[in-house]
Parts: sequence; C-alpha cells; structure tokens
Amino acid sequence: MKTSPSIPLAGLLCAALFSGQALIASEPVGEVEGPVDLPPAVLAMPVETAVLTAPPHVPPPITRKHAARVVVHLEVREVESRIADGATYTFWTFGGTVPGSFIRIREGDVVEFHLNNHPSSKLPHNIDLHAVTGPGGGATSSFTAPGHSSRFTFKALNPGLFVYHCATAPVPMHVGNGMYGLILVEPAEGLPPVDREYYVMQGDFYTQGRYGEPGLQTFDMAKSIDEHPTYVLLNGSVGALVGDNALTANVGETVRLYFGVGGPNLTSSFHVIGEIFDTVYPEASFSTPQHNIQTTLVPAGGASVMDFKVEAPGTFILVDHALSRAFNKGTLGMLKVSGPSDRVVYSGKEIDAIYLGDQAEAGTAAQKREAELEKKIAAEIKNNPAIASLTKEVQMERGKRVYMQVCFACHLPDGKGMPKVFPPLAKSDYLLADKDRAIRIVMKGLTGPVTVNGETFNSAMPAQSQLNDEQVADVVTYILNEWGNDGGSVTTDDVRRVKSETN
Ligand code: HEC
Ligand SMILES: [Cu+2]
Repeated sequence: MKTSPSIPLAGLLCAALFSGQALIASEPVGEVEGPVDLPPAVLAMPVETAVLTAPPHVPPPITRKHAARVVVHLEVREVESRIADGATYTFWTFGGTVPGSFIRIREGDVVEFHLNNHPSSKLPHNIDLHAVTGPGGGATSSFTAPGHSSRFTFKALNPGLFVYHCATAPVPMHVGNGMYGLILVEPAEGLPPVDREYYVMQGDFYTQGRYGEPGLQTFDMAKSIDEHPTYVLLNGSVGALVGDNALTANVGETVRLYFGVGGPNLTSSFHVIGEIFDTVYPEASFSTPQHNIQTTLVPAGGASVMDFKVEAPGTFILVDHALSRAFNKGTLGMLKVSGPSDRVVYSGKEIDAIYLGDQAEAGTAAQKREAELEKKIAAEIKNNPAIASLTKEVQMERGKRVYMQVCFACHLPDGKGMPKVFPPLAKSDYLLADKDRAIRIVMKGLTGPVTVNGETFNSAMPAQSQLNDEQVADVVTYILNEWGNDGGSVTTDDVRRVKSETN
C-alpha cells in the first residue's frame, strides 16, 4: 500500500477502515497499477472533456451517435456554507456544491476519471459511482489524500441515472456531509427531447443544533446512527429551490427532473403538488417507463427521472410527501410556471362567499379580551407575596423530584457531595454566588477546576440536556433553597435568557 506523508492520522484511520471493506472486493487499496493499455478500437474513439454543471442545472443533451472517450475532472472541496438562515455547515462536496456536479455521458463511453482532492481539505476522500462496474464502483481506485489526484478508467456498460458518493469511512458521515451527486448515462438511442431539464437531490442532515439553530453546525453522529435527521433537504439547504432560486418553466413546456436521493438514510416519497408525472422512469431505468404517476418512491442511493408537461401557471411545490420533512425539516422546493391560464384546465378560485364571517370576528375579539385578562391575572399573582411564595413551594416540590431522579446520584440526597469527586451543593458558596451560572452548569455541564467552600474539584459534570426549561428552573430553585440555602427562585424565563446567550 502506498501512503503519502501528507495523509494525517485520521486519513490513515480512514484508509485502515476502508481497507477492511475492500477485503470484500478482494483488491488492495491504493495500489497504483499504472495506465491502462487501451485497445486500438478505444484509442480510435474521439476524446472529449465532460461538461459538469452545478445544481439545479444539467449539461446539454448528448447529440453524438457514437461512443467517445470522455475525460472527467471532479474536485473534492470541504466548504462552509449556508444550511438555513443564520446557520452554516461544513459541507464536504464534489465540485463545491451539494449535490455534487452533474456528469452526463453516453452508454458505451470509456471514461477517464480524475478525482482531485483540494489541498485545503482536511481528509482523504474517494468516489463510488453506481454507473461503474467494478470493485467499490471506483472507490478502491480513488482513495485520494488532500492535495492529491487519482485516476481510473471505466466503461459505461449500462444506461440510466446513477448516484455517485464518497465511500471513505465513516461512510454515513461523508455522505451525510453532502458527498453525493448524479451521473447520467444516456441510452445509445438517446432520450426523448424535452424543453427543460433540472437536477434535484434529496439528502438528510444531522446537526448538533436543532433545526434552524443559528451559527456553525457540526455533524451529530448519534442522530445519524438513530436516523433522526435535523434537516431533510432538496439541494443542500433550506430554500435552495425557493423564491428567486425556484425552478422555472412556461405553460405548454415539458419539464424533466433528474431526481436522486443521496441519503445517507432516508427514502423519498417524491411528489410535486399540483402536478401529475406524465412519465416516470422508475428507479431511473429507461427501459420501463410508467405513466400518470402522483408520487414516486426513490431509495437512498437511488434515482428517478420524471417528465411532465405544465399546463397551468402558478407555483408548484416539490416535496417529500412524508410531510413532516417538508414542513418541519426543509424538504421543499418550487417550480414557478408562467404563462396564460386555461381556466378549463384549472379555474382558480371561482367564488369567495361569506361563511361564518361574523362569528369568526366575534370569536377573535373574545380571544383578545381573554388574553388581556389572563395577563392581568398573571401580573396580580406576581405582585401578591402569598401567591408568589406558594408558587415557589410548588417549584421546590417539582425540583425535588428532578433532583432525586438525576442529581442525587452524584451530589447525594443530602447535597453534601463527596470529597475530591462531587462538590457539595448544600451551603455551596460557588452555587449561591451566581444563579445564572448554576442554570448554565445544569444545561451545559461543567469541566475543569472549580473551588467550592475552599476545596478544589477537577472533574466533569455532564450536561443535563434531557431536562426541559421548566425542569431546569425547578431543580435550580430547589438546590438554591434546600439544605438551608437561601438563593431565591429561578423562572423558565431565566432559563430561556441564559440559553439564548451565545456560547
Ligand atoms: C454524573 C455526576 C453528576 C450529576 C448527575 C450531576 N452533577 Fe453537578 N457536578 C458534578 C461534578 C463532577 C461537578 C464538578 C465539575 C468540575 O469539577 O468542573 C458538579 C458541579 C455542579 C455545580 C457547581 C459546583 C457546586 O458545587 O456548586 C452545580 C451547581 C451542580 N453540579 C448542580 C447539579 C444539578 C442541579 C444536577 C442535577 C440536575 C447535577 N449537578 C447533576 C457531577 C454531577
Ligand atoms: Cu469523503
């Protein structure tokens, strides 16, 4: 095995893990076999460089009626870019975008594939193209360290639309960071012409922050293993195909979508709201077109091609019809169709009659009044010392329950902790000095040296992130007031305020 001195430890680890998989393919990893001896018939074929496009664009249809030698240069780049408004993510990409560059070739082509890993990358990567017949789909020949370039040759034996992806360990992480794209192998006889072609891919993303949480987000391995994505996206970010970035067409045109699912985990129930696919090539097999389809299932690591004529103007929404993904995780795109409307195809809203109008308005007014009164009651309660102290007592009881479930294991039921290991909470000068800090410790944990009542502890308390805001408020109120402590009370508003502080 040939290793480069520039491969960092993580790379060697990846290589080691990957070679574990490659044993199945019974081929040594990274061995350089030298240039292939092409037979005269292949050498006689014309040579061309593939045109690659960024999503949602697709390279132009192939017009030649013969096979060619096609050179593909694909560059791996690790880039930080927007995943949602206010939130960024370090995507690992083929060509700088998610999904990666679209590659278009023809059945019978002999492809000379160059995988270039940009010098700024932190990790080695490789590529498994589902269009390749051979071990690892090319992965065993393309393990490429940062600042290196690998080359291999393959013949496109089967037509279809194929997913390609990185297959470096841990594979779900490389795919989950955006390392996938599509390669179209046009059948020798070509595809029926259409007016517009677009490139869309769905992928699931696992971030440590919640959906929409601002700042740079990092990959969450636990969520990925549990297959609980934070985001499920079309073309790599929330809104990638919305508003000014929407796909467009004119009434009367036929649109073709090249749609793939990178995964790593979820299958898509792909649907365009307000459209019926005139033709679907299920699982992207061009030999078995189906007609008049509403929703088509596309597996992780699979693709589909859909053709449909747009007869009505308006906005058509692309979704995964597993709808929580569309409405809560970002799986939503748009196709805006302009042109004249044929009101027999679709009339638009014909009548808008009053229905329960008066009652609805009365209802709104009553609701407003009720909210005002509730606010007044809350203000009264807050200013009434008897009620305030009762509220605190209720909080103490609830807080005790949380303490006896969670905290007592380390800090002990009497709050005295354990010398050298767990600091005391009873009469803790450290605790009583800063209420906000106590909230922060419960939510985010604590590590490093801390001095409590003159004794220094240097241990670690795990973040109690399983507690909700109310439980945090209750348990901190409890420890601030139990065991003769006199620290006042903590409200859920306090918890939210502390939580919203940066870092
Ligand atoms: C797994 C053990 C463990 C659990 C469970 C735990 N803690 Fe801690 N806690 C620690 C350790 C260890 C430290 C000291 C950390 C350090 O050395 O930096 C600590 C420190 C603290 C401190 C600051 C030091 C002090 O004594 O004033 C507070 C406050 C605190 N914990 C509250 C809680 C509360 C409230 C809970 C339950 C919601 C809880 N802890 C659950 C281990 C734990
Ligand atoms: Cu990779």
